[in-house]
Amino acid sequence: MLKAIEISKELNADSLRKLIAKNIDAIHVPGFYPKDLSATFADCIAGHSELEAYKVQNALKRLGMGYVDVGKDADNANRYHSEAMRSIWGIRDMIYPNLTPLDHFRLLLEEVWPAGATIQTIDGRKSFVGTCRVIDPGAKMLPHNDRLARMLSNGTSDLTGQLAVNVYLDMPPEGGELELWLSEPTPEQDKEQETRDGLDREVLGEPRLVIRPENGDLVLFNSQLIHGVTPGVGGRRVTMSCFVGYRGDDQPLTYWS
Ligand SMILES: O=C(O)CCC(=O)C(=O)O
Ligand SMILES: [Fe+2]
Repeated sequence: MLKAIEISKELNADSLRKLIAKNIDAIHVPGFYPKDLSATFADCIAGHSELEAYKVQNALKRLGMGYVDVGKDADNANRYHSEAMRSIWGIRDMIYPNLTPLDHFRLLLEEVWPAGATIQTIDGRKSFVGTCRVIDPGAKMLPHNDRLARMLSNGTSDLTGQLAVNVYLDMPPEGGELELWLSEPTPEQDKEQETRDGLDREVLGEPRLVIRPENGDLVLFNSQLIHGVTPGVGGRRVTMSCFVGYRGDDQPLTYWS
């Protein structure tokens, strides 16, 4: 029999450990960021002159280059790291003197995790953190999983767990749900994602858990498990996100985008 779905409403060391160990399925903190600031920040993001389309699907736009866009290319990696701090500061500036929800999250993570939390380095260089995504109505994110090692040129990392963190700033009136299959891809499916932007739903069947966050909510889930986003209806979908890396209960957590 399948284990019953369990979601924690609290972000603390215990819920983080349980999420990494797959004893719970998500952490969902309603009202993490104020609704009025969420709306203001979403407008800043959607109106930003540097908002860029993703390479593969241009109905998905983002601020800040994610490591997923590096694609094992040395020039791209160089661009990613050399822009990292400027991008973090540029995004922070949009809502200053308020904190971005991800800056707030980073502080909380450092405080609740016994060994603290810090920016992920790759080849000794600091990573970008805090991708802001705008998804147009009708566009979706195909089922996929996120695993840093797959994106590194040598194919390995010291991480033994990876979480996805999203703050929902502007949800469409309908759709735009987060779908969680709660299962790992097969090695073949994992490999497939090096060249495609997702997996076939037909093969996967229905997701086991569907979450529809409200504006201002924080959601964490296990990024190594298959997940996707349904098309939004009647409005844009704006989020701010990062990943969290785990390498043991007594080790610092790391974050990057
Ligand atoms: O926007 C979402 O709800 C999830 C996006 C996603 O795929 C991720 O954070 O890894
Ligand atoms: Fe993802």
